[in-house]
Amino acid sequence: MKFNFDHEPELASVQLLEKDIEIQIDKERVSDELKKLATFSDAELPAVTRILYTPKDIEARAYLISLFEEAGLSVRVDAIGNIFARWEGENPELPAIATGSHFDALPLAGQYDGTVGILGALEAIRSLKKTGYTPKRSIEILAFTSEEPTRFKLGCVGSRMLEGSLDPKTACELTDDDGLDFDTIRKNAGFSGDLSSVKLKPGHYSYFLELHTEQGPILEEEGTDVGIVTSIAAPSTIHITLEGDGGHAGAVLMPERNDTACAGAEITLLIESLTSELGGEDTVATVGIFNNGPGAVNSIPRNTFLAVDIRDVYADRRDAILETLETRVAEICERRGVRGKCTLINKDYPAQCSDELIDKLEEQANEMGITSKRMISRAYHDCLFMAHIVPSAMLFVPCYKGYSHRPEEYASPDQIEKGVRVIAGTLRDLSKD
Ligand code: HGY
Ligand code: MN
Ligand code: MN
Repeated sequence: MKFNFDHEPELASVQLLEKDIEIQIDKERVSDELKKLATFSDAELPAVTRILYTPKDIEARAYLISLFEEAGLSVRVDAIGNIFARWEGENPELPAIATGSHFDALPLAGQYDGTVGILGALEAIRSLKKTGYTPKRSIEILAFTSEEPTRFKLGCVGSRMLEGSLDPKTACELTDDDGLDFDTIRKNAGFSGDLSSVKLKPGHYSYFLELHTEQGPILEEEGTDVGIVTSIAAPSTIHITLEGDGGHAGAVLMPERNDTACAGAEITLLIESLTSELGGEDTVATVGIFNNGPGAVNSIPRNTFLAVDIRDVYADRRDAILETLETRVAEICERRGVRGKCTLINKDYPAQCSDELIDKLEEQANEMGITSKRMISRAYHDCLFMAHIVPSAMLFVPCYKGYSHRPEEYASPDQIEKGVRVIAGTLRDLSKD
């Protein structure tokens, strides 16, 4: 950066001061806060289970809000529990910069998925405040409600409603395993307000940044400090219900059976083989839920439920698998005398991150001497939906052996510190005018 000192030296020195003040991240504080947040859980540490609208979820919200308020941010919570913590800029009428992630955790997950993006954003703001910096454009942390599909079978309910692809009526049709609907449960958890107020107005934000663990092994294996996400793979979820006649495990001979567990097993292996036949390296498929009923060792399974997650960075390749799957499931059911039904729950499209933000993150990392690489995200995130309404990008920090959605998930304070520092520098850069 070149300064012409023969005029307005005080202006030049202020600019020099702002841009070049060292951003100090308190990595121990972030680490302590992550550990504390992990205690609001229905599982024994190091595992974390924090399901939407449960008492532990509510306790975690209160903890996050206390941290935001302690940092001098103004907090609002919307009708479904998305939390917004705002650092008001000098020009509050300008569209703010948003940054954040989610804090729910699927059963027996880890302590870093999502939470690094919220507590990292908070630390980024605190570190900028410490330098005496004042943003022109407000900066707002988002703690999204319900990124995981655990309770209502659909991922990213909070960000989908913010961007409007999930409308209130459809949201109210979501039910949990007990058959309770979304609206009843959110109200029982203390969230009221008109659901139509959740959707953000166009242009509400100017940028969105999400810090997240990579949930893959590449950065750690290559020894790269941060990953700059170029695109986010898109998920799809299919529910397959299988009905048979069941019967006595001793009395019904094998040729007379229409055992739904066997049909489900054949379908599971079919899903695995279709992924390699029709997909590519980035095509992944998982039968994450496989439930049989009635659930007695000497009673032939007569109903089986499969929840299937199929995703790819190329939507058309994924969609070809979905179409073939439906046809082949019908054939298997026909041959086995099972009554089967495939229901598509969601089929989302990949998101491209903003080139402008990708360049800014890369520039920021370089200036800080932090190594980076551009990469795709195979996991989905709230950024997948925020990218529909605002230029968005993600920054990954490495995690131990790429582990995630398991208790061994881990990112070190040093790894997190580098990611937070890049986010802080980028937020400062984006908010200065
Ligand atoms: O499944 C995902 O990609 C995200 O972690 N919910
Ligand atoms: Mn997750
Ligand atoms: Mn996540």
